[in-house]
Amino acid sequence: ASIPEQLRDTWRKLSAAEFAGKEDFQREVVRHIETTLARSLYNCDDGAAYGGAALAVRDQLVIRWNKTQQNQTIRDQKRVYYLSLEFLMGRALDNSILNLDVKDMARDGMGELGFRIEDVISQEHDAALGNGGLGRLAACFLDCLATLNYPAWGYGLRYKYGIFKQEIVDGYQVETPDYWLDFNPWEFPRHDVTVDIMFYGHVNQYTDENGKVVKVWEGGEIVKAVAHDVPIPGYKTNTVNNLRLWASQPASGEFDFQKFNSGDYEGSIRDQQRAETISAVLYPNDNIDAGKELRLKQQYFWVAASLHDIVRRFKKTHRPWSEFSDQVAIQLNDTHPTLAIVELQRILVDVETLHWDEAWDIVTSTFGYTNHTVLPEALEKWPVPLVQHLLPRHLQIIYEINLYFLQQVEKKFPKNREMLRNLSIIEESQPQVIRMAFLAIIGSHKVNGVAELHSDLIKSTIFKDFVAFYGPDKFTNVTNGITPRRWLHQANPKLSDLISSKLGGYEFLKDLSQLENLKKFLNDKEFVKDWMDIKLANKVRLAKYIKETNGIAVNPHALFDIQVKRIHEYKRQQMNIFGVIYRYLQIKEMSLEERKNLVPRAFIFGGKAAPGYWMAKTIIKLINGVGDVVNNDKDIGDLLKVVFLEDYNVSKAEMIIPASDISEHISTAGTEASGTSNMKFVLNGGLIIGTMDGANIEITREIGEENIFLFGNVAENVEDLRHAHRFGKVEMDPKLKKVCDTINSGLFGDANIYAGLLSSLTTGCDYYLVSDDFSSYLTTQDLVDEAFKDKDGWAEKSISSVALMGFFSADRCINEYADMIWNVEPLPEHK
Ligand code: IMP
Ligand code: B1N
Repeated sequence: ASIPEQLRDTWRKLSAAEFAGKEDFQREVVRHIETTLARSLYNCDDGAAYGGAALAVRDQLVIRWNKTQQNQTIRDQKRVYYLSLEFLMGRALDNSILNLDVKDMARDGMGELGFRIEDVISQEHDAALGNGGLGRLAACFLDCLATLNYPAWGYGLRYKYGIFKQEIVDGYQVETPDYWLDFNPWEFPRHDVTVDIMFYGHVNQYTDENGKVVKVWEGGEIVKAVAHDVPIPGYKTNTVNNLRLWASQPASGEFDFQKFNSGDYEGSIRDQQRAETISAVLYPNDNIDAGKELRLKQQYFWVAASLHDIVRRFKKTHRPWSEFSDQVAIQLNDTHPTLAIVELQRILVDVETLHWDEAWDIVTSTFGYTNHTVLPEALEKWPVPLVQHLLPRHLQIIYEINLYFLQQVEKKFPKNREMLRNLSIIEESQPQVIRMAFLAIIGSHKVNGVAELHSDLIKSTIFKDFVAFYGPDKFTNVTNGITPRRWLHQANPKLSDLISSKLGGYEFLKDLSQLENLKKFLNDKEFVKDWMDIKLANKVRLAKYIKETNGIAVNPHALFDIQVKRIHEYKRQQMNIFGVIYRYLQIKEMSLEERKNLVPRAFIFGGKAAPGYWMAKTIIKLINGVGDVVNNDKDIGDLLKVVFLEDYNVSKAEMIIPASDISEHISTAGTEASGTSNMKFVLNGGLIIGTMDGANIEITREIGEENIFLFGNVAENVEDLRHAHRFGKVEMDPKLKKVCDTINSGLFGDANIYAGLLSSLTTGCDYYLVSDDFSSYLTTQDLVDEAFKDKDGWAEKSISSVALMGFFSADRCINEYADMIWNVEPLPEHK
């Protein structure tokens, strides 16, 4: 549907143009407020100002977005498609302003219209379509793909409700729905881009005119997928990529007229709502697989719509199928999109009538699979009867994939029944289940972990037999990264400005290794003072926020000790709060004289628990219970504060992270695949207390052991320690015993509330090894106190760490994926 050649000049003369300066920008803001929003200078509050500013900035993005998409189409290079059930984007206005490099114009322009830009920006509701690290990683990757000009698309689901909003009531987490679509100027519904998706039905066999048996999946229920596109700007580039999110709607014709005509209007509406249910809500589990049928429906719905779109785009070029994987790379963000492998095989064999083997070659050279966890409770396994019912043809294809695969296994390891059992996609349980990770490995050409330790662990544990079968080359590592644009420049503008003043501009934001040059200024007294003053200002800002939201007065000069992340036993927030209790007991026993030597500390927590995860919810309650006692103990004063910040999310992270002196990354060794907030904290000049886990190990390698506080057992010992616990061979650490006794005394509320948490340490065999690491954790916290007293020494650690963080830019990470896994090149930037 393009405009005829002879009319295009007229068209082009009228094309929308980007604004040239502040006045243009202001004119567009006012025009949008007055016309698009139908408000006026008599009723323009911060919300309306946000709307006007967002729409004006959006226009700029859209112009570049259209050009980028045209450029991609014309150049027709290989594209990369990132399939993720979660994109934890956060706010878009601030990020767009910075990426378009129009910060001053926006600040001054809005100022003259009567608005502080910070107030305007903070009106925006976070786009919270994710749980935690996995979803935020996907968002960072989109930023980098655009910044580096890769022709890339994200594909996800447009949930009507993102991650729930957390409220703390009487110390307990209470969840309320996050309806975020009231006003969302960042999405473009594409009612012309839709795909019909089928569920249920049955498989029929026909013999075609050549005598070939064809299998057809038919007779199912149809739901319509509608594309919603979100522009993704890169930093200081014209590239604006696309994130396509699918929403479910009843398919046209599926609205039940029979029910309608027989007077059952409500019944027909119910059917309609059933279709909309598919994309209604994000599952609020992080690192836990709940195994719900609706979740499987979400996965297939999203994967089928995305593949249809990708295949349609490929077919427009009339290339032979043999070129598919030269044009298309698809990355699976964990196993959630694994059905894409089966769906592509189905399209190629059933619809496009390719031979099985030819199709399978195309499939396996197209996909890459990233594993993000080794936790058994997070590994997806779908019951065969459920898949049989929902996706009968896909189950057949899975069986066939497995059959051919196991034939290869038999060839390589003849008569080895154990190997066959270990490698089979089907686990012989009651009922049988499909191991999605195995399917993902078999259907991909590369499998990667997200930090060195994690990538080694998957090779030696959960995927060990696959390494024996394929050899080690199929498995690789791409250590996670973060985007320095959002996590330094946007979250900590003062620090970014200071760095830029020393390095001669903001180039470091595109080439983070340049931070190394900061080392030259370690002895520049003024620079060091500025550096620490910025940290203090960020702490003052957080203290003010805490006062406003929690009513707790935190001294900004106290050591800010922060642990913000999803609440999970393996992340061990319980160990942190046990440590706080021990510290409290110690202080209580000290004389006033002894107390004078203490470093005042504020322990700040934040994070959501999955709504059905009782232990995690108990940990939240304990943190608040301890806070109530400690914060109201006049005898303790500033020496100790405990704060739980409600509803931790991306925009709050942007305020919290720059304010840390130390942050805690204290998972049981071998359980945290990577962690990415560890990188964010260090990049903002905070130090880390942590275990030898995930990316902590590589952070140590980069910044040096002298700049990080490591403690605890290493992953190698975890199995033996667990074994010892199971056989009752571990005495509880006496300090931890004291803590448990205090909790049992009822000091922090009815001891029954915490009974489960305490018994997990004893009768529960202490699976996360809190008692094994507790003593070295406390000792190391004492070292932190000592180090903090030496202000110059601390500043030196802070600056030299930041200087050595270049490796953790997700730009590095994306280039590694592009070279090692996708084989894609950047697109020459359009004008
Ligand atoms: P798709 O790849 O068909 O989904 O198209 C994506 C975008 O690429 C469209 O929205 C257009 O902006 C652009 N595009 C598609 N086809 C053409 C073309 O033939 N010439 C230039 N741009 C195109
Ligand atoms: O992925 C992050 C890592 O930095 C974290 O260490 C890791 O825990 C996180 C099922 C997950 N792994 N698995 C999940 C999320 C949702 C879900 O439904 C699993 N999240 C991670 C980025 O690599």
